[in-house]
Amino acid sequence: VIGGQEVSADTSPWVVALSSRDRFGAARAGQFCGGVVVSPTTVMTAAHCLSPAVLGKDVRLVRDLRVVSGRSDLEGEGGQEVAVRSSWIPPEYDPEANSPDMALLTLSEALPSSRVLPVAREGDEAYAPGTEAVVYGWGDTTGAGAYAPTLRAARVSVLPDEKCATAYPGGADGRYTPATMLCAGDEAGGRDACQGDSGGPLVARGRLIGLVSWGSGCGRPDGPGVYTRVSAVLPSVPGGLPDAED
Ligand code: 4AZ
Repeated sequence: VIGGQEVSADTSPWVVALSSRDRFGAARAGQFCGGVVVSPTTVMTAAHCLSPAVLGKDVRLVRDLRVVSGRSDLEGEGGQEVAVRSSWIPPEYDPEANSPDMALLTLSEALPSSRVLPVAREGDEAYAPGTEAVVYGWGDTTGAGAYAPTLRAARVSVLPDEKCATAYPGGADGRYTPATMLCAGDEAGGRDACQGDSGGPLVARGRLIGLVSWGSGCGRPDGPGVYTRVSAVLPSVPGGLPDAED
């Protein structure tokens, strides 16, 4: 996270770190992506976090995957570290287009229901451009590989789709697809998600509206952050999300 500040696991208990012993170039404690608790046994993250390019070609990966919850300092104690029983990505996920960039991890044991963040299901107009949001993660804080030892968060705004459509018409930086993506950042630059934050939550009015997905660089005024539009991808989940009480 660029331009953010340290936050505690107590005030944002639904943020989790995805960690793997095998993760090459691991930042801290094998952390390579973020995620968010959407039911006691379900973590939502970005599909591209589970891709061979991110996890390495070794498919042992999902077996070694750990979800670290309730802990801000990844080298510290406290919270829970749980294994992943299974994963699901939308059948229409296209790694080339990063769309729809969402995955669900079913945990091998339940987390406390106090960790669950409600997911936005309202229409997009409820999160119109200008809506204040917060992005969370342990990722790069400078754009030069300075991964955060503790959880950080930055305030960003939901930006008009045209902002990302203009910045990302296609080509090397990819194409912005408003149906499954959400544009957010800081018009002036300086506050943004960055490498290592992928899969982590974008929260507005106490609800999950996005997952860190991609962008051009970090914190650049001409390179807004692209997030997975969670409310648009959720309907493709077979049977929907498990209830918070599960
Ligand atoms: C990444 O590489 C990444 N500035 C995530 C988010 C952004 C850029 C890169 C958005 O995971």
